[in-house]
Amino acid sequence: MFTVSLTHGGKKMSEQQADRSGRRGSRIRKAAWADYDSDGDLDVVSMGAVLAPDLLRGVSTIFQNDGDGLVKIDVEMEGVFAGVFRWGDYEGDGDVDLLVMGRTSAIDPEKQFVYIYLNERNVLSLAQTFRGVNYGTVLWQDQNQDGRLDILMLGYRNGDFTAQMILL
Ligand SMILES: [Ca+2]
Ligand SMILES: [Ca+2]
Ligand SMILES: [Ca+2]
Repeated sequence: MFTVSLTHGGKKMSEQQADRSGRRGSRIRKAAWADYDSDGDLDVVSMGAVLAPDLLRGVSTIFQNDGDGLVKIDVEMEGVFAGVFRWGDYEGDGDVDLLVMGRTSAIDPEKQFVYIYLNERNVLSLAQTFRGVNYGTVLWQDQNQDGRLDILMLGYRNGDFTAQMILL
């Protein structure tokens, strides 16, 4: 079971269980906050894995902050684990978009993918998919300084350390 707590000014505002299904083995470990719906409060995306039923399965979830608490919202997101989330304004329209890198297979470590979810009026939809790296990280970075964010990946692929820039 995973608990999301929202604290403001040192005071706990809300606390919610992220996985109410009762499945054992839920191991959600990572979260990234951002005001993805531009209403002034922070929302959160979380990533982890559940045992389903004999294999770890990645789960990615967004919780929208409605002012009173966090509400799980339905987004068609790839379930990943052992990876990272990064919010960034991908196309420069003022709202944050979501960059995700993670594993989709508990068995095959090479099944690592990078996903860009575009935020259009608070609805996230998958825009692009790339092959990712193992044991690494992914960052938004305007590498060619054209005012648009690009992607930098650092990590391992087939056992070799690799740094890959994807210009968007
Ligand atoms: Ca918000
Ligand atoms: Ca945007
Ligand atoms: Ca750029």
